[in-house]
Amino acid sequence: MTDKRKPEWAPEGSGTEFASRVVVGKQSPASSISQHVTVHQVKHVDITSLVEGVKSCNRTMLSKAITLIESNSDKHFEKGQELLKQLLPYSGSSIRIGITGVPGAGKSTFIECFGLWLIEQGYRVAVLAIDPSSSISKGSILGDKTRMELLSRHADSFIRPSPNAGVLGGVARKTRESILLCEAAGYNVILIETVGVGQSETTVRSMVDFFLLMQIAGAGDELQGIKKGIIELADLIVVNKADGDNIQRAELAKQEYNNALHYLRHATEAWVTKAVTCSSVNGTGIKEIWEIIQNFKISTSKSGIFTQRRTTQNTEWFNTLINESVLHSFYQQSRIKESLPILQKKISIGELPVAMAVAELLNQKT
Ligand SMILES: Nc1nc2c(ncn2[C@@H]2O[C@H](COP(=O)(O)OP(=O)(O)OP(=O)(O)O)[C@@H](O)[C@H]2O)c(=O)[nH]1
Ligand SMILES: [Mg+2]
Repeated sequence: MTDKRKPEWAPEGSGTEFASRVVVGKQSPASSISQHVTVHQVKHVDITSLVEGVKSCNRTMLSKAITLIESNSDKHFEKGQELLKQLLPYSGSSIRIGITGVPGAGKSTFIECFGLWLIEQGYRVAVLAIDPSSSISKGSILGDKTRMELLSRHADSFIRPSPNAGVLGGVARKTRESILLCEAAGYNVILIETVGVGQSETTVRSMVDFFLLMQIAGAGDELQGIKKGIIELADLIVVNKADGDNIQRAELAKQEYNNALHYLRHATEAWVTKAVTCSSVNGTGIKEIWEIIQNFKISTSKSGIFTQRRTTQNTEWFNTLINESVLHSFYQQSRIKESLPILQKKISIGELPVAMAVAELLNQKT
């Protein structure tokens, strides 16, 4: 079912280092990792046993709990929120790391290598994904089972595909809540992979402590393909695939990024973003990347920026949800539903000024 293909921008004659994958349709997960990708049904929900199950780090229960909060049904919403409320006191003690980069940069391969290394050091690793395209491909992280095979089999890991909620906002809410559940289950490193296609980077940045931008050398002018705005979101740039005869090009790219970073705004106050190289196939640079993340946590915790960012993120999420709910209930009102098309017609034929139409609509509401 997996179709290997190269991204459009891959240089002519390049090898598999640029390969990316498209997963067609829905697949039943391979038996060896089925516990990680099976989306459990939540027909009869018993909150108490779910809470206990998550707290005792039962992965099946964690998976069920995530399915419950991902559910779009009103009936599940209340139960999901109750579950979250009870687990909230057990959440928070992790480092949340966002990983972005163009398709084929090696994010999943990196997560496999980095995750396994972290587990060796005694950490427990959860991997979540935000994939804006997953509503089309029906959960493309399923294709990542080949990239994260060893990690997904490990008892100290938990891998969850992107929720198929369609719109990014919905996916984001569910991912935020999944982070909390994973933390309550004792995962202390949370990795969130997102494909670098624009909007999703900003969304992931708004829910993580540390943001890692994965790049590769040799895709033309290093700084051309990537927007300045995305670099300014990053706490670290990792030039991946620094192995074989690609080492020199990767080093060069690293230097170019480091030069450019002098002129750009850094994502986190009092933290200097820099570029490093790594190889996700032979593990070079992995340990150094973790050391950088550790230093980040130590220095931002000391200065209070770590906690401050989480508080700000929570407040912004709160505000976003309020705005969404208010808008939703506004448009749900039958009087609004009725008069909207009439007013729309009036403004389109020039019968009514736009601002007056808005005023009329709002007056109707009160
Ligand atoms: N030589 C080399 N190849 C790598 C490295 N990391 C990844 N690759 C290869 O690059 C290709 C893409 O890797 P993935 O990990 O699937 O990339 P990705 O960024 O997760 O891609 P999407 O999920 O499609 O966005 C695969 O063929 C990997 O084997 C590396 O460090 N060195
Ligand atoms: Mg991937």
